[in-house]
Amino acid sequence: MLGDSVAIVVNSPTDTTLRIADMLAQIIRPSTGFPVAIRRDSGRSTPGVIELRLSPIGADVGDEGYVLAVSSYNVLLAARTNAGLFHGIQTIRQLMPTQIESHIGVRPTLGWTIPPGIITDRPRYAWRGAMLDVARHFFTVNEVKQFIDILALYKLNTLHLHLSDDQGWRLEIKSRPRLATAGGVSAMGGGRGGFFTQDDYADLVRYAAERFITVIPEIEMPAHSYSMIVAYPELRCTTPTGGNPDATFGGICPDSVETYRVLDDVVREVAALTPGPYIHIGADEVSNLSPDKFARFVERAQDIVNRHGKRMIGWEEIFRAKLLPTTLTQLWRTDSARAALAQGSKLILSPAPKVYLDMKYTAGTELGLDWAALVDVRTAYDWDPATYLPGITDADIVGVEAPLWSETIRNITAAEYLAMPRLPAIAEVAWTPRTAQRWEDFRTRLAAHAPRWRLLGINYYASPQIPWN
Ligand code: TNX
Repeated sequence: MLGDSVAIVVNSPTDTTLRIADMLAQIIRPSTGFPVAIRRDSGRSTPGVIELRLSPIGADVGDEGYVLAVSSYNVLLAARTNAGLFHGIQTIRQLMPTQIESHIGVRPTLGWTIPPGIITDRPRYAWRGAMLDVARHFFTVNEVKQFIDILALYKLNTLHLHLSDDQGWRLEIKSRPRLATAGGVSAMGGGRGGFFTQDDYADLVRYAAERFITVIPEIEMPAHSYSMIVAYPELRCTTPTGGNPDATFGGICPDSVETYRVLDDVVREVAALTPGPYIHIGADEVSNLSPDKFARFVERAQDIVNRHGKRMIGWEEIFRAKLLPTTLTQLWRTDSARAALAQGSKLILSPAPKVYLDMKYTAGTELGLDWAALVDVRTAYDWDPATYLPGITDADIVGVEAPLWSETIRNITAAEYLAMPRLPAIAEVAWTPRTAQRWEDFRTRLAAHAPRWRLLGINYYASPQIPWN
């Protein structure tokens, strides 16, 4: 039971650990009204406190896990890393009464209790991600931060931002200003355009990093790149490029020297702004380019990304190129990922019929698409990455990522409607060992989260598959 003298005690305080303690205090203060002091370790254990301990604990919790011990005496959260402490705090939050999420003072009937017990927890996969398409429709910095907050609640650690597509370019590039100023004004169906200044982007990267989330920027090439041609028309092919000899390739031209100059400028600036190790180059759905031209293009893009100190990621079509073993391949259609594996590339699993957050839940869902499948909550939950594809095992997979494409959504409320509650389902697929996953158990646990989302102002789809209470 937390009382009004509850404090957070931090042992071996680093700035980061103190910041995590502060984040926990900020969750507890508004609803409880308790002052929640943060104290450095006094060396002796104190009753009635929450202790955050950063230390090489005995339990095998990896780089992101934690041990949480709750007794009537105190709460002890221990981890080897600050990321582990941060994830542990999300668990403390979930164990406290729902009203802890209230922005105004409340008094739960049974008091501010946390059920006693010991939890040893660590993630199954190192890559647990979601993607937000800010290109088809633009999302503001505040909206993206709201999306990041949801990722953090469910211990996801990767935010992939789809920063460019035919309908819009969303990041300021100082050496090529027209990309944003001309390529960024449009959106799907004539909606509001917009772009992130480099300061905006840095703000998002920082906000995500404070929540132990790595940002993966994606710049789409060579198809899905009409916004680049709007900005710099000279990037368009004027003569047929192979594949279909009658057709001119509609994306940025792989035969033009200027294409690689622009890409070099873009990748240099994106790399300098991005602390994470990856840059995603898209490369999906290319038609009217011969397989050979496409392969050469991807290899040159891979060189550029590497030259600027980053590792490349591409959608699974990149298997046609000669890939470096450091390159990651993102599976979405399932038919070509094995060819990438054969080259030593590891996989991010985003199979559309399971984890595409832009698929409709049912035929009647007003938002979303249905080309891959209808994906209700159970479909998103009830699958195993390690057995999803014959011949692909856990050792081939870095993890799971759920993309949210934005053809049909214009704001964060609509994005939340499609993400919730499928994103927590996929988060559990990526975090929890398969042997501990049970749909019947999950659906009841999930139901208890809806009152928290309502307090947090998070929109969701009330799927009839879940026994909401
Ligand atoms: C396919 S997934 C695409 C996207 C669309 C999405 C809509 C992928 C690599 N390409 O361009 O937005 O389907 O579901």
